[in-house]
Amino acid sequence: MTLDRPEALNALSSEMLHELREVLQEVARREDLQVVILTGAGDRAFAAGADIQEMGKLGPLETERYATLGHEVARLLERMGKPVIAALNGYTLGGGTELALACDIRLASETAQIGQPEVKLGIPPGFGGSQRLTRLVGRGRASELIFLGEPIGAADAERMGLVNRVVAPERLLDEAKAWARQMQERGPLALKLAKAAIHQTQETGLSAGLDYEIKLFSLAFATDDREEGLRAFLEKRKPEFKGG
Ligand code: DAK
Repeated sequence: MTLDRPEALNALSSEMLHELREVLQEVARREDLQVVILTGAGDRAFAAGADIQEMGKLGPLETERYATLGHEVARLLERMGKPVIAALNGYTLGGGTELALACDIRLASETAQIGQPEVKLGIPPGFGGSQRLTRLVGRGRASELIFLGEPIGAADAERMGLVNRVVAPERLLDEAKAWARQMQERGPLALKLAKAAIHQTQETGLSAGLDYEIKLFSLAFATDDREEGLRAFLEKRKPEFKGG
């Protein structure tokens, strides 16, 4: 999926967010789609944040609608039962960073600049950045990025665990597709359950999370995929998963 508004560095207008929500709902439903890659059109940006022109015109009620929309999009990325890879191909700022944070894995081009510059505009992060960034990189680093508002380069982002891997710009999509293909060979149901278990860490303490893992793990043992996965290993062949 491509955020496609390169003339404005893929800044997120409410029209784009509406479309994104619609497409993500469809992608979440489609069983023939197993892995999602989200990137930005052109070679300059993933998304340079929320649309500043539009933001300037929002009244309180529209602001609430816009915030709800952004959060729904982030929740869809985070909760759909399949992996989502963000391929950060340039400026990834504000709301753009927040969308990337809602994805499961982030690959970045060497040219990516990633940040939460909201405070420079007199506002705090509003699409979940304060929560997801802090959970991902820790309070100190999240505070640094949010309070200073200065973007960091891809190498620094990789060092702090904000992105999983940095690659040359011309390799970014190929690398994302290679990761996606590898995931596609795994059991789709196992990926879905694993994603649900990983995200549970954001909602509960360790004991409740471990209990949840036991339940999901036991559920996997009631499926044909588990049977096929174990049998294929013993028969020294590639498994053919059906997702059930
Ligand atoms: N919005 C609208 N247009 C943008 C834009 C943005 N965020 N970013 C860039 N553009 C447009 C520019 O206006 C310019 O358009 P034209 O002038 O050509 O018509 C075009 O994209 C190219 O940008 P530049 O000419 O500025 O390109 P440069 O290479 O000189 O600079 C830059 C690149 C990324 C450093 C610069 O464009 C920049 O600083 N952009 C703004 C970055 C930013 O501050 N982003 C917004 C962060 S705040 C909310 C929840 C969440 C949010 C808001 C509300 N609610 C709960 C209600 C999220 C807020 C944010 O994301």
